[in-house]
Order: sequence, then structure tokens, then C-alpha cells
Amino acid sequence: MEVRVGLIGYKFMGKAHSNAWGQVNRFFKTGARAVMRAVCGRDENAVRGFAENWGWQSVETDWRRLVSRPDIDVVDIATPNDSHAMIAIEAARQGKAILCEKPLARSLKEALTMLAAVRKYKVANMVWHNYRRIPALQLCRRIVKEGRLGIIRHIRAVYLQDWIQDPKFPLVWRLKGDIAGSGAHGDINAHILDATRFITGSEPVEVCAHFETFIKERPVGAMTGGLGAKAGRGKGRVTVDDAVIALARMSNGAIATYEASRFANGRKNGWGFEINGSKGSIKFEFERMNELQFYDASDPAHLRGFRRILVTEPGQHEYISAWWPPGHIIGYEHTFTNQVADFLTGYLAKKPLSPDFLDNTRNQAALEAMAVSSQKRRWVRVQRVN
Ligand code: SOE
Repeated sequence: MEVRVGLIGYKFMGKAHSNAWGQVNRFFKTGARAVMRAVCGRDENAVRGFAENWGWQSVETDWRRLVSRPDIDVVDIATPNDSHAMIAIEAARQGKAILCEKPLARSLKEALTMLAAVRKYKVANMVWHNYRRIPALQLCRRIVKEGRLGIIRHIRAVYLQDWIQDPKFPLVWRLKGDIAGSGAHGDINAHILDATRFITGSEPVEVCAHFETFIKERPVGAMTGGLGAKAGRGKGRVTVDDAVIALARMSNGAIATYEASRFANGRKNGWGFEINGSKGSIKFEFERMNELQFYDASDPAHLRGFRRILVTEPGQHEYISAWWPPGHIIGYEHTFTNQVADFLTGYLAKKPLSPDFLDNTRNQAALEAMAVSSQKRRWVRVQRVN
């Protein structure tokens, strides 16, 4: 069965998604054949070149045309955050399945409108939290589900980058609150929040957070991305966080710490977590994404210690049969193809997708509570989302 895809957005995530849509038929037998029908971008020359390079069959320069095309079944949203809601709501109204980049929205309110739309029009929906498709994270979820960690006491997660360390780095869309919604918080704290919720099956109940903006003004320069983006001169105010530190009390009784920064000098995309339970612990680092450190407190005393599991074996690596033999590792780009394979399988079977807009609106609720906590300088309860 053909599943015809329309992609909106052709920068970093457009590239990652295009690679995934192009690879999935070659590596996975899902029963579907993804067809790269159209890609949309405002700059016709640029998006034509992109389409040519990645094998998109046609080009649009108006997203509204793309989402209304009868020859498109799935709308893949890879645009800056300020257009996620309007595109998703219109795509749902047009009866299209939707895959939306994270963060789902700029606010909980916006996420709730998107959730209402996919419910009203009963369309398949999924959020691009590609890191859930790292085999080691799937193994972590299994280890927790099997009770091998016992009662979860601690969740400790960081996401560290340094790409805006230089004060001369321009005021791009990710640094403007009206376009991005938030900075490191919605961009990368969203990832570690989603990953640890996925692994432990628990939700933040109450949070306390601090947001920091280290550099408050930046050169405007060539403003790219976002609906209202325009070039300019001089300096503009940074209206998002550069870094966030948060505490959370979790629904499973654990306590959690989340730290996300774009000023962790020397760290490029360094994220990971450690989860401690009454029976053992797990430790993961994205820079060693094919490995998991596992500690089993029931090991005999002389053999007790963190052991390194290379997650490339059948039975522990959900996607191994599509890729390479044991011992052959996979990378960042494979996680997107894994997610597309899961999307196609679920879409064909009309089964709920993970994470869907409901799951990710819960992520958005926790993000929102952290933002409110930082503004109000106090603990804030997370709004329940059903
Ligand atoms: C920038 O922080 C970014 O591209 C994120 O937006 C992605 O989600 C992450 O996977 C890599 O870094």
C-alpha cells in the first residue's frame, strides 16, 4: 500500500526526515511503501534544489496547498515552532495523518488545540521524538517494565550543547520567544523529559525550575525561519532561555532533575540520563548511543558493578533485523528511519502511534509548569491532560 507524504520544512529536520522517508522502504518491510510526493518551502529555488537532492516528486511554496492535495496522505511538519499548530490543525481538517516535529507547540494551550483537532477529525498523529527509537532506550523501558530496577528513586537527565556560546551568534528564530516559544527548554529539555517519561512510564506531578538567559542581546543579522521572520540590522533582545534547571516529583514516587543548556562549552549534543532504583540502575549517554550501563544489585558481591551492554543483539534491539548483524552499530539518522517504520506500521494497522499528540501534550504540560515555576519562583503542579 502506498503512503504518500508531504513534507513542510527543508532545513535540518527536513533533511533528517527526507533521509528517513527515502530509506524506510529499503530497510523495513512494513507492508507500506512511502512515496515522497511533495516538499514545501517558501523559497522556490531552494526547495526545488532540496527536492532534487532528496527525491521529492514535486514542490509547493504554500503549505496550505500541500495539506489540501488529494494525492497526499501524511503531512510531515518540520517547520519552526510557530507554524506547528496552524499546519497541524488544517492538515487534520483535511483528513491527513500528521507527523509533527518537537516541541509539539509553543505552549500547553497551543498543544491542546492541536490535540482537539486530531481528535475531532480522527486522524493518525505522532510527534518526532526520534530518540525513543534508539535501541538502548527501548531496552531501558523493558528493563524498568520487567521490574529489574525495583522502585525508581532517582531520574537524573541532562542535555548539553554550546552552539550559541559566542555573543556574536545572531538572533535566529530559536532565540525568539514569539517563534520558538522557549529556548533550550522546549528544544532539548523536551527531549530528556520525553525520554525519561517513556522509559519510566511516569509523569512529573510537581516541578520547580529556573530559566537563565546569559546573553540578552544579539546581532539581528540574517533572520531566518519562522512566520514573521525578517532580516534586520543592529541588535535584538533574546526572549527565550539559554539554559534551564528543573526539579520534579514524579508520579511513581521518584524525584527527578533535568538540566538543559546551550552554554555547556565543549558539549555539542551531549545528552543522557541515569535512573536509580531499589534493585539497580541504568546509565545512558547519547555519544555512546549503542551502549547501556546496567547495574544489578542482586549480582554476587564480587561481581557487582555497572556492566556495559552493547545493544546490537536480536531480542534487545527492536530494529536489528532491518539493519546490520550484531555488533554493527547504528547512528543518529537511523532513529528517524526507525520512527518512520513504526509510523507506517501503526498507520496501516490503524493503531495508536507513540508518542501521539496526547502523550506529547502531557510533555508540553510539564514543560509549561516548569516555565510558570521559573516565572513565579515557586513549585507548580503539572496540569493533568486526558
Ligand atoms: C538543536 O538543539 C537540535 O537540532 C534539536 O532541535 C534536535 O531536536 C536535537 O535532536 C539536536 O539538536
